[in-house]
Amino acid sequence: MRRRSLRRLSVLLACSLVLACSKQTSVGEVPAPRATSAPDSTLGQTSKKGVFRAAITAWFAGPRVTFGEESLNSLQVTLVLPNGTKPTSIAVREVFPYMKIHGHGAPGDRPIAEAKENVLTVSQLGFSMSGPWELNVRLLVDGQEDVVEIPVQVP
Ligand SMILES: [Cu+2]
Repeated sequence: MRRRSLRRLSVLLACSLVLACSKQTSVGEVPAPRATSAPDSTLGQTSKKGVFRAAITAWFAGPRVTFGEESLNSLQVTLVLPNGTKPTSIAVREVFPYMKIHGHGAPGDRPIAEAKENVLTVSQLGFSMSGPWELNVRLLVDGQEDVVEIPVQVP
């Protein structure tokens, strides 16, 4: 399963590169990711135990309701410590979408999350309906495990 996921990520990355390279010639078909804000102490949501803060700082695809592989979402989450500085180490424990108001997730959803410095890239993320969702991100940040719920409004 993990190997397949990695292969899918490679395909996704390859596609992203192709898209990035072809963007200059296409006429705005692929929206550029929204600007990434610099790490700061007011960024996004605080995790449950106050270990880190996190916000979605770019959407590469979505947010949108998923009807098949081609409509899966991908995004970037930026993390900082409560004082606004970058953590030294991040390990991903679990990333999943949940719709609290209805008490359900996205069936069959297996998002992939990879951390590089203080930025998490999440791909293969599904939303099974429109409305208010929470992206649950459980991480080990500088050796401390904590979870954050990042609100996502799916149109
Ligand atoms: Cu729902």
